[in-house]
Amino acid sequence: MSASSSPARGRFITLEGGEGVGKSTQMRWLARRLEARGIEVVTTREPGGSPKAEFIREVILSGRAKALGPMAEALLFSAARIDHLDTLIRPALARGAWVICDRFFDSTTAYQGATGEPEPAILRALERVVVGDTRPDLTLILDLPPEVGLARADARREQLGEATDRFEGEALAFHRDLRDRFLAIAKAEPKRCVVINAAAQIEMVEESIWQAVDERLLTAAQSNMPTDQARASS
Ligand code: Z5A
Repeated sequence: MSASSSPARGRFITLEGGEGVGKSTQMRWLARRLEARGIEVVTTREPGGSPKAEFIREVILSGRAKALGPMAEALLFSAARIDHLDTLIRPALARGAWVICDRFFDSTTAYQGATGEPEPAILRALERVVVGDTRPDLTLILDLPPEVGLARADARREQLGEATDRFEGEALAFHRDLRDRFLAIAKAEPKRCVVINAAAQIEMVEESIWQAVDERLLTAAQSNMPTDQARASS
């Protein structure tokens, strides 16, 4: 295919936040709304998203990697992300699909940052090496008091008969610190991040997310299109 006939790169959206903020639910709903506009959407998650990365996910979330220490755990998240980016995210974006990912690098910054190790400079270096220029076009940070999120996650776990994972068992102070870390990321990168009030009714959360995607990505894409094409797609 010649360079001039290559499809435009798709858009990369990430959903971030603490436990039980509603990321998985909202990812499905957002995908449906974008698909209704004729956009090819790939939904995925981290850790995981590709067969090899899902294998690493199982090792981390079962708690088996905790004994290796925080540095090794951070490297495992990175190893999973390398495979996920190479085999799923980059190929999808290159063919013009939109990718929505439930957690991405900001979760490393927040969670591994909250454990205090590795130090922030090492986390930033990992981000540069692993993510490179495949940075999200839009990051939706779903914000919720951790007490509410943990209660939601508990209720869902009870319903599905699932066990508590590696991070859900951490103390409330850890989850409060996490919330502050996600809000600090949003403050530091306002062009990429939008904070969504995840304490609102589920349909209101969906609307806030749609408004952010519409303003930041759909309207922006149309204003870059030749006028006839923009009219036809609206
Ligand atoms: N981790 C890390 O440390 N470093 C990294 O680099 C990465 C991850 C990538 C992955 O867990 C863990 O890995 C995670 C961080 C760490 N920590 N933990 N634990 P996971 O993927 O298994 O789980 P999660 O990402 O934390 O998501 P979650 O707990 O499954 O929640 P969620 O996807 O945000 O929420 P949900 O499933 O959509 O909703 C939860 C329940 O609440 C469900 O019953 C909904 O129906 C309900 N809900 C949702 N929204 C609402 C509203 N608005 N009102 C009322 N009820 C609602």
